[in-house]
Amino acid sequence: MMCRRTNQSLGRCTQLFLIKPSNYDDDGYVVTHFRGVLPSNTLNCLAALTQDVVNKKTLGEDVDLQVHLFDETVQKIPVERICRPTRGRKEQKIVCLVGVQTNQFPRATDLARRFRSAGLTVLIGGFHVSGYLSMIHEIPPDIQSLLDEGVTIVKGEVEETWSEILQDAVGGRLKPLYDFVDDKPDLFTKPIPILDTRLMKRFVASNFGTIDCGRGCPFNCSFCTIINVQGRKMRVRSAETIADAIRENWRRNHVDFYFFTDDNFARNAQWERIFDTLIKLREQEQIDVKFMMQVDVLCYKIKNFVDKARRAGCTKVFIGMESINPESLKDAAKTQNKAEDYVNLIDAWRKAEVSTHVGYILGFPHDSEESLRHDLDRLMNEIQVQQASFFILTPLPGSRDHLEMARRGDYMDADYNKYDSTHETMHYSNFSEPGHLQRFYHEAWQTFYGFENMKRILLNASPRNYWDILKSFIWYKNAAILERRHPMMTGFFRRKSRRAMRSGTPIPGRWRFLKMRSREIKDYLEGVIKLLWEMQELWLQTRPRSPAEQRITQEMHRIYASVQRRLTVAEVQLAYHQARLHLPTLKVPSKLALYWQRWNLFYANRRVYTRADIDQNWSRIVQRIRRYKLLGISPLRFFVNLWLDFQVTTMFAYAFLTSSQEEMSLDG
Ligand code: B12
Ligand code: SF4
Repeated sequence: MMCRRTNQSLGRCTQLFLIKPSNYDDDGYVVTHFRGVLPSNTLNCLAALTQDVVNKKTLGEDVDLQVHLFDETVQKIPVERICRPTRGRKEQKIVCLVGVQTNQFPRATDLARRFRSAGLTVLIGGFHVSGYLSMIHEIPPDIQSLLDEGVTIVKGEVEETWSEILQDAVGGRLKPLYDFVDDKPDLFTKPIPILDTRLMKRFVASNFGTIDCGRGCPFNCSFCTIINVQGRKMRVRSAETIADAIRENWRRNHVDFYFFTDDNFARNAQWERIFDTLIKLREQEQIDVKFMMQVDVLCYKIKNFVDKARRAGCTKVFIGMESINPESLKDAAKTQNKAEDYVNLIDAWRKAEVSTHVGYILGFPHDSEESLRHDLDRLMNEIQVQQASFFILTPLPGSRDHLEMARRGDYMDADYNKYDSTHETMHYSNFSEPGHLQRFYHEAWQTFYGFENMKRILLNASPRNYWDILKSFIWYKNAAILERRHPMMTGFFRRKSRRAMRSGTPIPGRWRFLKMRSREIKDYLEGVIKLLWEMQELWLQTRPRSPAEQRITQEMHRIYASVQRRLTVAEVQLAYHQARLHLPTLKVPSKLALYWQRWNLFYANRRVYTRADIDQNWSRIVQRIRRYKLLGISPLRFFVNLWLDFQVTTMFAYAFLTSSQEEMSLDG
């Protein structure tokens, strides 16, 4: 929570709560995680705009504004505390529910009602209300009922009007509806999103910043809401303002990684100036920042774009590929995407050692289970993308698809909580049975993040982004497979509050809740252990090898081929030592050195290429325990296996934490 006291000497106190609401899971619990992955840029934007108002004192000298930031995706909102009147002091409380997407609208509505019932001033803004009202000009019943209850709705961007809205709120003269969609702000020198260091501690990486360097997109995809809210004419921030903010964040909070949230950075008219400025920061000022960004499929054709992106510190690009089926691309009016370009596109980024992550939508009218399976196979084996995010086609309010479906009276699910692109929300031509597309959706995640595909990706990855990809695999598998939620909406370790339930859902009894949570946590922890073992195995099989190690691997392959059977760890080690003995460039180690190598924690697993034998030994031991044949377990085997596992696990943890390649080389 950020709390900034601006003018403590005077009595008129205004508490401003900027709250990013989460959504509900299918059982009605609020989705909150112990640690998040991606912070909200909208919250950072409004924090910066508020700071600007505070600095310029536009609310008047007598207003003491205290600002509190909350992100419900990573923390519980202290609703009762916010609603409680402060004793002995007359103060005004303003609650802004910010960046409310369609899937978060039911949660935002529940929060708004609770705050209104305590007499607080409440405003809601973000893509749901902005998108819906910019396409359908009639106010729908759910928004109308909020207006009737005294909630103010803000449609559009507020860079030029935030101060005016706050003045109205403080003066008690808020209008029911503010509409700025046709009055899009110029962003060139507007305040850059700021990070709240206390809030950032709730995220896995607290060195992570977000900046929207520009807004809007010139294309015209039918499922897209962005063009109807932020427009098709790009508006951009100046490269110098961005550089100043990066310098300041680096100096004060050591922020060294950014997500440039522009929907299409390649169409930002300032891209080259921004890259040049970043190159200067990195090469002349030794400010070593890196970033990821979203781009379109044609970006690799822009002269210098890929090359300068790499030099500017780009490590990952998120590409709006959406489909490789030309018919589906036509369905979505995404005519700029040509499936023939995809191989060249991925290749161009691979050569620049920037990892690629594509967005892929399932459920277009021409998609069938068979065609999607075929597309998935091409995505993995022919185009060879390094990461993929799957989305179920969703008629988001604010998109042309939604408008046309509403006009035709087509079926659309009435529950906005499901509009998170992981649920079926409409009829899908070739997936007529309810749940069919959803099942395939989960299958797509399982297939893409299957062991063999991840292994192939890592074996082909450059050492520059090996760990970035491996860490993303851990995040993605944890979210999509263990939690069965979209990774972009998921953090690590789900938290649940018994009372923070969707309105209308009965609150479970304490005992029932405790039983359910214990079971869930046990299953989750089991899943995490399996996941970490899988990732360890993946690392053992794919970690970058030194030239000496590569030679030995070749030698071992030769031995494999000649003996025609799987070798045990002991045999592999023997082969390795034999190979060492016969390689003239390597020194033959003394007996003492060999003994040391065997028991040295940081050396031993350099000779292990798989966990298979360790796991096989564990499973034998477990079988014996299950059959009560404890005497059949050799204590020596047990402890040797335990030691080997400990060594391998420690090395993996060490390599993970330092994310360094060098120490993994064998003998140089
Ligand atoms: C970056 C981004 C993300 C990031 C970070 C989220 C974030 N908000 O920063 C990540 C990757 C996590 C993400 C995830 C998802 N996202 Co997203 N995301 C974006 C993106 C590209 C940029 C967001 C941004 O920074 N915009 C700039 C800010 C400043 O604009 P803004 O949010 O509209 O806020 C301005 C105004 O609306 C207004 N405002 C907003 N709130 C309030 C409140 C008050 C009181 C006032 C006065 C004003 C006000 O002031 C702001 C400044 O002008 C947008 C598209 C876009 N161009 O905005 C999609 C977008 C918001 N995401 C979208 C979706 C669907 C998702 C996911 C559900 C996808 C998924 N299945 O995983 C998840 C949900 C995650 C979550 N828990 O929120 C949709 C939402 C559409 C909708 N109607 O629901 C969008 C619009 C993209 C799209 N496909 O159409 N997203
Ligand atoms: S390219 Fe992306 S941002 Fe642009 S219109 Fe299409 S979906 Fe929207």
